[in-house]
Amino acid sequence: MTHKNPQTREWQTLSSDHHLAPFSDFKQLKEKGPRIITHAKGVYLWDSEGNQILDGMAGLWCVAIGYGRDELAEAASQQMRELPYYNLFFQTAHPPVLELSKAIADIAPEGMNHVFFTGSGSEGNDTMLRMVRHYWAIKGQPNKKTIISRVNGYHGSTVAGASLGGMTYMHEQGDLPIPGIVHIPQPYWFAEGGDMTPEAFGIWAANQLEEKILELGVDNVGAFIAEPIQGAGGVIVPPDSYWPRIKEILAKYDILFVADEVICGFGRTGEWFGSDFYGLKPDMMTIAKGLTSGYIPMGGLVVRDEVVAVLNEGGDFNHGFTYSGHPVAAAVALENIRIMREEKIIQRVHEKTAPYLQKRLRELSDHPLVGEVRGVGLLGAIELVKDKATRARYEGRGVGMICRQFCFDNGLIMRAVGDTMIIAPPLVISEAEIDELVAKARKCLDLTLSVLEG
Ligand code: PXG
Repeated sequence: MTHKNPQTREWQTLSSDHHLAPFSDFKQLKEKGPRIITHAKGVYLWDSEGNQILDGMAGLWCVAIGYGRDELAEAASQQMRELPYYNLFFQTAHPPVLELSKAIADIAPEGMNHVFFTGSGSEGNDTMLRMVRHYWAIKGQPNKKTIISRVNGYHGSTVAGASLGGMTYMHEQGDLPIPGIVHIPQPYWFAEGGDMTPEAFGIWAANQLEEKILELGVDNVGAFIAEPIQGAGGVIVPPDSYWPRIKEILAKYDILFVADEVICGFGRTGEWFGSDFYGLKPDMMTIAKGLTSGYIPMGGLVVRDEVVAVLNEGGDFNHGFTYSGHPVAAAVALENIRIMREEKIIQRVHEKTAPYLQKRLRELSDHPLVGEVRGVGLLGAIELVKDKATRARYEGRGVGMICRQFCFDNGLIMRAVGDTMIIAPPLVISEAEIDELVAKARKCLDLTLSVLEG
């Protein structure tokens, strides 16, 4: 490939000589060379070749308040000067982590007033697994160890995170899942609903939870973990019947419910949390990403008061990270939440931009390649199919990857999960920018169709 900017080649050489990138085919990336992103502002990225790209994925689902907010840089710099690091082990604390805990308690669902901080969402879920087992042990039920999760859920990439996740291609590498984690089917009607109506399929998928609890024996089950809407799995919005039925099942059996809010949290659905959107009552919520708008790594686990009351009786919880509640990350998260509140960013998503995006995206349903458009808040998915009526795919053609490449080449980041195109733009996207996103998406669908027909 020829480059306008000679530095692009130099950076790509550094990449191939020294860098191992996450979730990548190392050899292929070496040959092709990565796209080098140099700067960003608002909802736009620029690469080293000078191309301006509309970031339809908010980085990796995280840049909620958009790129280039000086206030976050200021908060980090001030905190670095004041207290760049201190740990929270050995009965110490610092102001930013305490103020952030309170700020999260203020926006979290009622009765969730404590936070355990981590460096990432994966660490949040590792923490969850250990805390759930510790909780039941304190209650004198140490056998309640098993965690039920879902096929094609995503819960991170550490050993526990990847085990909790239901991605078979991750399980294949490294002998996962670890013992004590089992998976039930996902509520993905478009791909797996067959001849059932979405409503009937939603009930069927929810009932799998009850069947699994009964099969394992409730005395052996510690928790059920789920994303309110599966993100990395392909923006899978469950049928309307799903969560109400799950709630009934959770009310019936004495197990904990963990909402993985790493993607849905901090405004993505037009509410603070996906749990608010669906009226769920989690015992724990995993958070990360939007917590700091991705400006600095931070994750955590928000814990319900009744669970904390039990943990308070259990002595030491032998778990924590060097960077748990890092003061600089905490200061950035606090400033991020302040901006979200003061600028009423989530309110604007709820009232204006989410309805507008959902309406504009659904206009793509008339495209010959599009089998379904779905979404909630500022999350969207476009299913690419050969036959709209039967939902049959273009098997083996890599349609999603073709479309994704056209998007890159035409100044739009839209991800492909198989043949599902997904978007999750920054929460500050404007209506005009949504128009641009949808126009570019349509153009790329046209280009993809022309390849398939050609
Ligand atoms: N839970 C959920 C729901 C996530 O989406 C994690 C946990 C793990 O967070 P960390 O901070 O450890 O990455 C995530 C992360 C993708 C993709 O391909 C999604 C994530 C991470 C990497 C890739 O969409 N989500």
